Amino acid sequence: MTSTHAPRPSFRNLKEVAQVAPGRHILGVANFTTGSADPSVDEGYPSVAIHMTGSVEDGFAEVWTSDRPVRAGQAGSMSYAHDGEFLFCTGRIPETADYVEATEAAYTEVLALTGSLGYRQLVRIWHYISRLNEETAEGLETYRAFCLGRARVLERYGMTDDMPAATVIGSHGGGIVFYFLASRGGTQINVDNPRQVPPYHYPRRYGVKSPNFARATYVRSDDGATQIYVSGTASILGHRTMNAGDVEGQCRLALDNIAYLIGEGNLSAHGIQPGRTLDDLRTVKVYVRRRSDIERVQRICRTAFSRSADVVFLHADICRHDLLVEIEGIVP
Ligand code: 3EB
Repeated sequence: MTSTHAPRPSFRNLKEVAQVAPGRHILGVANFTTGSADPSVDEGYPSVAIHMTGSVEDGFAEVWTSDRPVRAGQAGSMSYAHDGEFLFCTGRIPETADYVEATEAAYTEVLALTGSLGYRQLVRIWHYISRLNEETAEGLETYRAFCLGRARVLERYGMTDDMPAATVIGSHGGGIVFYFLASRGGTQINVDNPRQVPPYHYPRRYGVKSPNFARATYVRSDDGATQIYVSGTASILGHRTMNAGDVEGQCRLALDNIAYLIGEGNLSAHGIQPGRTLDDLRTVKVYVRRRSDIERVQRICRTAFSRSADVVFLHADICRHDLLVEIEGIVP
């Protein structure tokens, strides 16, 4: 296999995190497991634990590696590592009554850190939020409080419609755990999906402040390697939830949305060649709101993705009450 400088993700057994291939270095680790833990650089690389599974056996580690040596560090409560071209960073906001303020503070720290380290281009962001659909003390849904805090910071930085691919999904505890990739500023194109209204143009009924993320982000690293990061994608057309109450219909529509997003027509409209298909996706995460729906979703996904793709299924809340499934992945 040819080695490229692009950061490479893989899903591993929780106990096999440190067993990286020769010549590769760990850039960061997100452990999907039975509890949350603050980020640390204890083993020489940043790692964090996210409460996403009901048993240790179901747990896994998302391990990001680089073919270049990395430098790790701690900034306040955030842990990070960088390889000269890409930065991995993770942080946690403990459970709080005020996620607006806390999210604002965290995003401010994120942008201060990416600025000071010189990795100013955000590439891909994941957020895992406990009590996602519950109301906070101020009577605002946690997700909407998060969106408000995020938007306030991005408005200050003039970045509201300039954000990369993202995921916001429910966790089983621990406040907000986030991790992200950023780059020094190589080629990057944020990709829209014309089937779906850009999140920052969602009508107000979905929240005081719109979400800020792109449907996908295309990156080309210094050596010419390309990747497409696909955001958490749901059964939404225009700005509306489709197939309410029908998990199989939602799953198929989410897959259709991704297929269109990374297909030839849409990518070439963004100046990207060639088109990709669902078969090209790797390291796929499928989030399912009701545990009892997981098997049905698995059956559909098994035929949709390549047998070479790692696909994990997680029981999780989703940003809208009526969304039953959400799917993300990466085209390496
Ligand atoms: C959606 O399309 C589903 O707020 O950053 C997916 C991915 C969703 C990211 C975010 C929200 C976010 O609106 C929800």
